[in-house]
Amino acid sequence: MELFLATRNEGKIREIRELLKGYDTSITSLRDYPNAPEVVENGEAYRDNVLKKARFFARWAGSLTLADDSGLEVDYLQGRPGVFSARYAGDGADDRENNRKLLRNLKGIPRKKRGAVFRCVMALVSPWGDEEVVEGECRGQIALEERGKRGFGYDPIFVIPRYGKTVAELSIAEKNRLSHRGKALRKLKKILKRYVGA
Ligand code: ITT
Repeated sequence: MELFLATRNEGKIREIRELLKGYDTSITSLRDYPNAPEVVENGEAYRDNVLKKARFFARWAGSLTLADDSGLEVDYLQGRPGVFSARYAGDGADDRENNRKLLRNLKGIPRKKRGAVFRCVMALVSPWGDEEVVEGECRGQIALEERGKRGFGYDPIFVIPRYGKTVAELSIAEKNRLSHRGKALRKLKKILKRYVGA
């Protein structure tokens, strides 16, 4: 069975494709359908947003559908930007603007108070209404400055302390091994196999 990724985020698509290498399924995403409808992510919780996207597109595409809602929760900011991470620097803000705003807001804050967690909530919904929601998290620290060219989003300012590197300095395979998205998707593998075979 075909798997539809209900996301336009190229970085997420790349990582999910890599994680699902070896699965006997063709994968398409919203990037293959530029005129697909928008689903407004106006929920206060990742779970609400992700289920809304997955349910809508499972019906729209008529395929098994995977949606991903993620965010960065910064200890010093009491968990913000969290579910609002994509629009931290305003509606339509790009990754660079979000990163710069976060670095500005943590200016002068020492390393040990710069803890943060990446969270990823994923929903898998079948066209006939089966639903599964899983979650993964990855703890780290907000860097003092941007470093690295890989990944996307907040990766250049998110440090994995035991590597002494930002996520943007890791290969996609290294990121997938420890990331919030990798952890969430591994929890779905058993269920996915039921639908697509591996
Ligand atoms: P879709 O809704 O189309 O899936 P989006 O980019 O709007 O894509 P989210 O609503 O989940 O995705 O927003 C998540 C925000 O957190 C956004 O700014 C991302 O760049 C960032 N983000 C998510 N996963 C990330 C990761 O693995 N590394 C760095 N930043 C990430």
